[in-house]
Order: sequence, then structure tokens, then C-alpha cells
Amino acid sequence: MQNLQWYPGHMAKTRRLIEDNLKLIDVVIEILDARIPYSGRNPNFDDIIKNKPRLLVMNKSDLADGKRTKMWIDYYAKSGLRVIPISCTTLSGIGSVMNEARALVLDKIEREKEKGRNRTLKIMMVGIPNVGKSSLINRLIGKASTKTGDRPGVTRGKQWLTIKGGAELLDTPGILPPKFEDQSVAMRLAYTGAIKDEIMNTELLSYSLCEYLRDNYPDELRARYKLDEIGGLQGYEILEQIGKKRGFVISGGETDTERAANMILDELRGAKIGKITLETPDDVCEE
Ligand SMILES: Nc1nc2c(ncn2[C@@H]2O[C@H](COP(=O)(O)OP(=O)(O)OP(=O)(O)O)[C@@H](O)[C@H]2O)c(=O)[nH]1
Ligand SMILES: [Mg+2]
Repeated sequence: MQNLQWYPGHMAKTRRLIEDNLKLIDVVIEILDARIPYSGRNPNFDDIIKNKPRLLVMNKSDLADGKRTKMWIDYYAKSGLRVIPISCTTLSGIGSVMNEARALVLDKIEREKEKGRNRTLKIMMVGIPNVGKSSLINRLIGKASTKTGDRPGVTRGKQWLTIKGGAELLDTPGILPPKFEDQSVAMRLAYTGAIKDEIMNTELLSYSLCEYLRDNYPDELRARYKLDEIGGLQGYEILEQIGKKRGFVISGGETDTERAANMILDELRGAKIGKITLETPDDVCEE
């Protein structure tokens, strides 16, 4: 297992940014990746955000396994957290985000109205890198107002954006915890692209991904790469077979497993293997 212990300076800075702006904020929207609804939650957010009303939004549900998405919604509901599944790509669920957020502070808004104060709602978006914070803001505003991108670390520094006649939204850069107690959490973050590939060993990453898919989505994996029985194979053997099927050969006739590793990660992220969620509430309880 790769040992991942690092904390980029800009993440420490973002933590302070979030803490410094919290007093201005009515509601925090914490965005999760529907494919890793547990590993994609920064455990430090509870400390940072404390008792601020919080709405959890499970984004990228278009890429996730619908059955598992339901399991996660139930799981969080049991701990008293409201979660709504959305997709910034298909627009599913986007229409209910503002209503859900407003519902969390209705009393406060009403009390202020009675006192004659009619101010706009202030919402802060937080989440790990690459989860779709900026995309959600653009969807809520209805046009591309803040930069998004297919890699972690696109948003730098804070940015306030306004929904016409509605609310003010604070975009923040994605942050991860300073260290991972559990390396499988780091692996899942890397599978989905929340951690930069450059600091991971993509071959090791794809071995364990192949084993996860072998145990959880064998039909999808076999169908995508036209594999025979894979039940008894190790991750590196599965990757070998995938490379062979794709004709990835290097001089001397060996299979180019590095190329195969990069491809399988790309294809997972693009949901080409299927709609895949990389953890269930049961996995997490066992850990
Ligand atoms: N398939 C799919 N892709 C999405 C969805 N939402 C966002 N994306 C893509 O995910 C990538 C990251 O989106 P951003 O909005 O830049 O993510 P962010 O959380 O602001 O990222 P940082 O600013 O880097 O922390 C982009 O390529 C988006 O197009 C979604 O619901 N479904
Ligand atoms: Mg962003």
C-alpha cells in the first residue's frame, strides 16, 4: 500500500479561509462524490463547520450505482443528515438544492423579516477537490461564472457569486484531510481523481481497483474488456489480461501494464466500465 502523507499549503490556507468566512454564512453545502460518499467526506469539516446548518449534496450521481446511492442516503439519514443526490451534468436534482438549503434556515429568515431585515441568503460550498463545487454554482446561476476543470485544484482562493434575486454563493478550493488514517480512503480518492495522479503509483492503484471490480462489479469488468473468468485472478493478472486484450505491447512482446493502468483509471472516471460506486455503508462499518 502506498503511504500518502502530505498537506499542500494551499489546503491549510483554505481551511483558514473557510473558518474566517463562516460567521457570514447561513448554510454550508457540503458536496460529496456519489461514487465515494464516505471517503469523499473530509472528516475535518465537522470541526471546521461546527454547528452551521449543513446540506449534503451527492454530486456526479450520473456516474454512480443508483442502488448504492439509495443505500448511502439511508445511511446518512440515520445519522440525522439530509442528503440529496444530484448531477451537474444531467441537471437531475439541481432544482431542489436551493429549496433544501433555504428550508434549513427558514426560522432564521422569518425572524429577521419580522424585524424588518430582508437580506440575501449566504451559502458556502465546501468539499474535496474536483467534486463539482464550482460546477454546482454555475448550474445554480445558470451560466458559467466560475472556472471548472477535469482535475483537482482548479479553484484557488475564495469567490463570491450571486444568484439573481436569490442568494450569494461562496466558492472555495477543495480540501483533503492533512493525513489519512486509513489508506483505502486515499486509494478511493485517487480512483475518482480527487488526488492528483502524479503523486500516486498508477499501476499499484489499478491493481487494487481491478480487485475491487473483480469482487463488486465482475460482470461490468468482464464485459468492458472481454475477459474470461477472473474470479481467481490477482489484480496484476487482471491488468495484464486487459492490456493484452487491448493490444498494449512494448518491445520484447511484454504487456504495457502502465498504459493499461492509465486507461482503466480513465475509463473508470468516465463511467465507461459502468455506473460504479466504490464503497457501501457495509464496507465502511467493517473498517
Ligand atoms: N459526470 C459528471 N461530471 C461532473 C459533474 N459535476 C462536475 N463534473 C465534472 O467534474 C470536474 C470538476 O468540476 P469542478 O466544478 O471544477 O470541481 P470543484 O469541486 O470546483 O474542483 P476544485 O475547484 O478543483 O476543488 C469537471 O470536469 C466537471 O465537468 C456531474 O454531476 N457529473
Ligand atoms: Mg472549483
